[in-house]
Parts: sequence; structure tokens; C-alpha cells
Amino acid sequence: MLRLVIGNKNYSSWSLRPWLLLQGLGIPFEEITLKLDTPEFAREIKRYSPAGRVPVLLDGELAVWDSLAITEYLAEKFPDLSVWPSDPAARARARSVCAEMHSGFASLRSALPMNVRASLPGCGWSMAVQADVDRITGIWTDLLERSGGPFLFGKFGAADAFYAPVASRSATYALKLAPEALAYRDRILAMPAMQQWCAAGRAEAEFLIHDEPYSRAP
Ligand SMILES: N[C@@H](CCC(=O)N[C@@H](CS)C(=O)NCC(=O)O)C(=O)O
Repeated sequence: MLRLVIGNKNYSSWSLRPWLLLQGLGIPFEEITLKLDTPEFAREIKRYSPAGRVPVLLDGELAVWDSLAITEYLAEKFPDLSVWPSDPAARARARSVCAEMHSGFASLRSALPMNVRASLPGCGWSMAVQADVDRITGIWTDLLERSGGPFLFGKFGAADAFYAPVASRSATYALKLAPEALAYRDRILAMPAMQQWCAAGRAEAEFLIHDEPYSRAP
């Protein structure tokens, strides 16, 4: 059985990506949760990954770390599932938008950290954040037009999982989205797996000050 090491569901956007991919594709796995910013995290993560970060996918003795490497591993292990689209051009586009998320959108990611349980309308907004939001919603609109939806490449896959934390952030920070982007955002948030992740995130009690730039410690 595959195992996925993840961080707090309220905060860990990188953990959400492979977790949602596994869930959305119906791949069975066990979850190992390590609470971020704790001595236990620092101690335990070394057992799983030399990189010291979550997510980590464990397949027997093999540890695969980093969300993009995990995604590629799953695509190779489950070639009949829609991790990537089957059409080569669509697959190249899917890899491009995942790589763009993986290495980009620094303004959005730093000013609007994922925080499932919070409601912070308008917090963190800047022109740079808006430029990231515009680019992301441009990606969504273009891909949905090409594929016809309901997901970015028709069937649910890696690209949807990579942008799922933006769906969560757009709810937390009440981002203004065009109707097509809003409808896609709502489809992601309505996925049973996404609801399950968010419910678990809301139930968590940890407060990480570095991830809460607009709140006071309780
Ligand atoms: N590029 C990595 C990023 C992973 C990452 O930054 N994970 C954060 C949690 S969301 C982490 O493990 N932080 C713990 C630490 O840095 O001590 C990926 O795509 O998996």
C-alpha cells in the first residue's frame, strides 16, 4: 500500500496536491501526518526524506519527495489513470501549467498562504498578487475552453490537483474571479475529497504564526 507523508491540512498546500491527486483518481493509500513546525516534524521527516519537507510518497522502501516528482511517479505507476492527459499536446500543456505553478506565482503564494479555516477577505491583495490571479484564471479559462471541462483537461488529473490550493485561497481571501473561473473553482471545492480535506483542516487546532500574517496568535 502506498503511503503519503503530509503536513497540516489547514496550511500545507504542497501536501494537498498529491493527496487530492491520489484521492481524485481513486488510488488507495495510507496517510502519515506530521505537524509542521514541531520538534516531532524535524525528527520524523528525516526518517522519510533527506529533503526534510512534505509531501513524501512511500512505495515500500522507496521514498519519492517533491510534489512534481510524486506526480510523475504516479503517472508511471498507474499509466491507465488520467494523471496526465493521453493526447501528447495536451500532456505537454498539463506539464507546463504544473511546472508553472511549481516554480511560479511567488506573490500569490507568499502574500496569500493557504489557510483552509480562515476567512480573510481582501487581505494580502496587491497588484503583484492580482497579476498572479489573472495569469492563473487565464490558464483555467484557456484550458477549460480547449477541453470543454469539467476539469482543466476534461478528466480530473494533475493540473487540477496542482491548482486546487488556489481554489481554497480564493475562498479564504474572497478573490474576485470571472464567472467561468468561479464555476471551475466551485467544482474543485465541491469534490468530495476536497471537502474531506477542508473539513479536516478546519478541525485542526495548530496555529502557525508564519502562515498567519493577518491573524494574532490565539
Ligand atoms: N517543492 C516542494 C515544496 C514542499 C514544501 O515546501 N513543503 C512545506 C510544507 S507545505 C514543508 O515541508 N515545510 C517544512 C519545513 O520547511 O520545515 C514540493 O513541491 O513538494
